[in-house]
Amino acid sequence: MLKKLGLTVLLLLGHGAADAAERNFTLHIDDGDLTITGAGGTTLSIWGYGESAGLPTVPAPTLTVNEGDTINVTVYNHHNAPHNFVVQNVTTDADPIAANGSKTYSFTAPTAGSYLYSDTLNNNINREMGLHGALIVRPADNSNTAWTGGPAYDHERIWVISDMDKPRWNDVASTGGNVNTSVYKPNYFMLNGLGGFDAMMDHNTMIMGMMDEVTLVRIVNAGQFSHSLHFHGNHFEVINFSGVRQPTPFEQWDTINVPPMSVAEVLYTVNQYGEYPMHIHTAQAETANGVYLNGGATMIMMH
Ligand SMILES: [Cu+2]
Repeated sequence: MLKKLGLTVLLLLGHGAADAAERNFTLHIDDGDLTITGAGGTTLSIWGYGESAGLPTVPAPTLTVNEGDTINVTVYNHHNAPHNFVVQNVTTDADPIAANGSKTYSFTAPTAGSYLYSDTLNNNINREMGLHGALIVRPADNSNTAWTGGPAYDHERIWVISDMDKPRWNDVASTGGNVNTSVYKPNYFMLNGLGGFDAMMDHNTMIMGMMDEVTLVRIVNAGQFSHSLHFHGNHFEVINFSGVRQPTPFEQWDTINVPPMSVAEVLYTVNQYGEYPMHIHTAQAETANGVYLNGGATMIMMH
């Protein structure tokens, strides 16, 4: 038994050492489209980071690393305006990448948790247009715990929240016009770039679990507004709010307000069967151009 334990420790150490690696990512900035399907849907002009040139996505690709990794993110800017790449509360280099230029941002993976990365230039317009995504940092041993020695989970979801003002921001910015940033009246609200009707069926967005299973939901608000998320069915435990780990026992809530450019991590445990909605509590923010529930909403399925 001791021998077996010793071997396990060695394997874990070896695994950990191997994981403290250099991780290289490439992002391409392009203009493109984001289509919200269903009633109230539309095609929005966006600017986004993509894994491949010419294929911007909203949200940007999730970058997943382990604590302590050396991370190199090379960003190619194929767009006709300057952009950057900043990880909120982690990196400080906000120097622009000129049009048709590229730049490698290097940093060490911070303590395990969820982080927002975005383009911080242009008075929030670049972020609103779609240049935002999540950096997920796992513990050094890559275990399914929120952090080393922290709470364990069975499933994981990343919810990147966004809002967009199509007529006043996207339509104007995408045609090279000057956006009046003193007016922002978003008419599209997304979870992982999806309107609610799609987010309710998207297996990477909806929560699914069996009795007693725990889902770690990493909520990243890339929008301009605070968004309150209301989970039906069960309460959840807040384990990280705005980057601050919550003490044990964790608070039990059913709604959490996540300010813009901040992050929350909650544990949702299945303890009763059924199908329940999760929606942003502000009525307008659960719509797509006014159509109810095609905005910031998804489903919780317990079987
Ligand atoms: Cu509700």
